[in-house]
Amino acid sequence: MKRKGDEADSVRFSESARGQVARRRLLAGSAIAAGAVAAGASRALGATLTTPSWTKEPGAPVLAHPYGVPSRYESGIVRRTLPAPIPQVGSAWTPLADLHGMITPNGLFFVRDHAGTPEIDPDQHRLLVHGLVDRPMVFTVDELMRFPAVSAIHFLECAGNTFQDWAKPAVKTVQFSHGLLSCCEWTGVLLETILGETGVRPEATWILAEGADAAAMDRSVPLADALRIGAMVAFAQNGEPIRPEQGFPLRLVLPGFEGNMNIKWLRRIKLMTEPGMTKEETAYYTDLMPDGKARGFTFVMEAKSVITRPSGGQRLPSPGFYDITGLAWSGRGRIMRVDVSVDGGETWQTATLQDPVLSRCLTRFRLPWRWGGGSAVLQSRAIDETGYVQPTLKELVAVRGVNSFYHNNGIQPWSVASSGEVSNV
Ligand SMILES: Nc1nc2c(c(=O)[nH]1)N[C@H]1C(S)=C(S)[C@@H](COP(=O)(O)O)O[C@H]1N2
Ligand SMILES: [Mo]
Repeated sequence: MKRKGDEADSVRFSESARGQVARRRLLAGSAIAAGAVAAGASRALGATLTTPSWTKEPGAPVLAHPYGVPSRYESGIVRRTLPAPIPQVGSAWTPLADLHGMITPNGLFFVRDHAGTPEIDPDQHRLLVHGLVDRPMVFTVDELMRFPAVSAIHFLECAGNTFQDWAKPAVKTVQFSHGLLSCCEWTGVLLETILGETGVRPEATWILAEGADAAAMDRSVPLADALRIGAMVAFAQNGEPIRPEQGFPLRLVLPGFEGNMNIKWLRRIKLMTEPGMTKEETAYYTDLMPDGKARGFTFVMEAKSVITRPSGGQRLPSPGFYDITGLAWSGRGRIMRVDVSVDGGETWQTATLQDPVLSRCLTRFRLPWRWGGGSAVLQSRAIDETGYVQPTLKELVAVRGVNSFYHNNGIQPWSVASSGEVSNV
């Protein structure tokens, strides 16, 4: 697939990597028409191998970058943002179309800040656990890191992901339609372990979590739910300390629950008998329904999926073989199945789920496709282990009306024109 303004790269891919992939599929006896893949393979055989400058002399010193950076040829793979009146209040979207597998690299993890990213000195940071506990305690980061830790791979999705597309297709690329979504391995101490230290009074049924940023973002969570889903006070992300944008030095991770509840820069957990009814769960993060009432405390991110390649803004260089691929996830557990349609939902095929398929985690799916050159509409539909089926946007709007903003998990169609242009429809 051609990335905009990157001719050389696409030639390199089509002649070597894609040819090999195509031949391997052929050997595996896949259903792809032989003619379509043979073209790529024979071009690769006919090409001459030149000796480029980088083969003639040694490269950069081994410690050129004490902290590694991507190839400069990949400088277009970055988070992007939309113009906002206050740069500290807003989002930076993950470039989903350019990512592979299911892990989001730390530098590309989406960012959603209500009052900017604070620069916190971990030695001065404290976590207070108080309220209906037997022993209120204040922990330093070092003290927390002495507890038994756990690691788990989970997605994080902003409740507002795909908000622009409620009424009609509004954004061009999957980065802006679905990029308030990332997935990484979190490491930290289970809330259960911390509460084992402080003790919990029997009447405690809710926790209130608060951040140390200027927004002092706070949200309430039912205690039983938090324990059931494996709530964690995380200090690491994909093997290194959590990035400042993700909540350094401590963040609450609530697997499968809407992004905003995953309090960054966590500094306080209070045990209570009822929710705090904070601004963030009354004025915001509620869904205005057609009858004028608002739904509140919509914690779980329901099953959703999106095709990331081919996706809006890309162009298919020629008819032939394409590996349709994308991501599926559910806040309720594992993805059970993903269906893909190449004819606008008339017929569906079952996609291959790539291992590992984990609970409350992004799952990579793939479907081999031979594009004949005509117009096509590609879309995916996720089904999770509870049997929940991702709805079409029309089905969603029928229930939720058009005043909603959060929790748009509708099916995303991408249209392929005969020119090869892919767009949001
Ligand atoms: N303290 C604090 N926690 C916060 C926020 C914030 O602004 N302040 N933003 C929330 C929102 S709305 C989302 S979607 C996620 C985003 O997490 P990320 O920036 O690591 O992707 O963090 C949540 N936790
Ligand atoms: Mo969010």
